[in-house]
Amino acid sequence: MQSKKLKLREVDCVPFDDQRSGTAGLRKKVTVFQQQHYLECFVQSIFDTLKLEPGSTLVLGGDGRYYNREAVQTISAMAAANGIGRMIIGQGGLLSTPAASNLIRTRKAAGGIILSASHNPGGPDGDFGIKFNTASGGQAPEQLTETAYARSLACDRYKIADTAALELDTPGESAIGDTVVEIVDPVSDYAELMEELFDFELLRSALKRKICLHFDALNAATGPYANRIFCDMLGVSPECISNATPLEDFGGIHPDPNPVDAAHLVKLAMSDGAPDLIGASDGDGDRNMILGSGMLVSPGDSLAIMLANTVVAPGYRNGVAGVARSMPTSRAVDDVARELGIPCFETPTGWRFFCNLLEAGKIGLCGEESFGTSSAHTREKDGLWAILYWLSMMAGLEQSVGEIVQRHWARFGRCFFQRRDYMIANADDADALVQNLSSIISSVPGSSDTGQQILEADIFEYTDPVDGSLSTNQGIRLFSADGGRIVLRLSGTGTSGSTLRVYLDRTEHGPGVAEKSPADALASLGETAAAIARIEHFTGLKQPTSTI
Ligand code: G16
Repeated sequence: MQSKKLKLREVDCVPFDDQRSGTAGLRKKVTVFQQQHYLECFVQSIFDTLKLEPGSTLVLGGDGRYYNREAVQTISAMAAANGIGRMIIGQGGLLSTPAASNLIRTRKAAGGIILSASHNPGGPDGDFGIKFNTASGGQAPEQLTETAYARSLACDRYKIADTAALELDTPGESAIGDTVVEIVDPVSDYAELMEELFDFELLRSALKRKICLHFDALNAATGPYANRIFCDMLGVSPECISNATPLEDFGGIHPDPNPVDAAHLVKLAMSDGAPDLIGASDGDGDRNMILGSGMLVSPGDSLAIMLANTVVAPGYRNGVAGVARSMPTSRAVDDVARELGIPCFETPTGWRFFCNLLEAGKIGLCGEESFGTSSAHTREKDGLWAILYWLSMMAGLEQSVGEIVQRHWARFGRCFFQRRDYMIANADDADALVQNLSSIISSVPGSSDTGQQILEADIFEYTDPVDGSLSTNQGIRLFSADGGRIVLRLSGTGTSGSTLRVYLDRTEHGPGVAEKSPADALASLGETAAAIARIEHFTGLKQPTSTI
């Protein structure tokens, strides 16, 4: 191992006032992160907050987007100056978010820093992001991110080692002073974990005989993972994997696997001779989209269907203790949990809220409307895992995606779901809308002047059943007389303006549900939402910017 001579520097800087983490870490334009001392101040605030024991191990990697490599170099030099004993870095600076979470756990690291703006666009004019995870592998809880924010407001000095750039592309060990730097294959530990959870023998045989898979890595982090797992381990032809090379700007693709940004996959699924299973993942590999021939599976349905079919995979065959969904996610899974007699937890938006429940063994599966699903195998959502779970259901049940979904609807009813996003240029307008609705919330029930009658309305708050912490103002909920639900909240992942998200869901039973569109099933609920929140009045927008 080559030891590099360490010269420590303490650099003076002026604190920044905009380093508060959102739904999942700090996300800003690349140009914001490129300001002198900006990245360093945030990272120093993380080190000051985590107060890791000298000699601790830290995992570091990201989704490979523009600025990833520079940030890895800077953070490594800062880690050495802050007393980290061992850095475990993904080769090329690449680690998908679930693989990073897994490495933190398997290598018993004190935590990790993950460089990703997830599904946000990349490139020099795109977005960059950082989140930090604790020893559990999960994202830092709200109290820690708030402490880091408070620290950043006073951060006028950071520590960094003067050192030559690390060689990131070759696995092996080197050192920065006393800090060991280990460059690891980003895929192998994760691939091993997948092999433990799923019956690869069964999947190999099904993929050979009857399931035609198409996976789109959207030029983001999951390409190398898909090549190894689907092609090398499960025998899928490389032609079935598209956009498998991680690119700094994702090749101009919006790396968000949803029906609007990945419309080409919906088109493929609806075409003649469509593959049996089409899957995609996002920038950092934690989201998933599942489609079959003629069928787009909504994330809420996906979670419910996974829970109803745990029997198909060795890792889940014994069932799970409980399940959780984020509050705005469709309530489809609630019905399955009720039938199974297990608890169903409703948490605020943000994967970190699942972590205590997972850690305490209260849940075994969890998911969100934003195309995220996972299980207790890691502490982040996991895109490729979800695709392997669907493959297992198809192979184990010997049914197509369409059959699995339609049989589920026939048994439990169909929970129609839509998310309507309003992109609002001036964030103050969005804040005014939310403030207004919050101020009149208690007078909304009982009135039907604005459409459907609302029976109950509240502002969602959550008391964590494990540590008792309270999170307030987590979205507005309105429950209509016909069993529908409207949720409104502002996105916490954008980097400019504000996005109002309006979520609608309502369950219907009966033979006609498969033919009905969510747009028809939820039309009147959507009109009611727009009228009660006075969306056009506050934002000038007559229609949502996009509907998912
Ligand atoms: C992040 C969070 C998710 C959340 C999603 C959307 O996902 O990890 O928990 O559901 O953002 O958040 P918002 O509605 O606030 O934009 P990712 O994949 O971006 O890390």
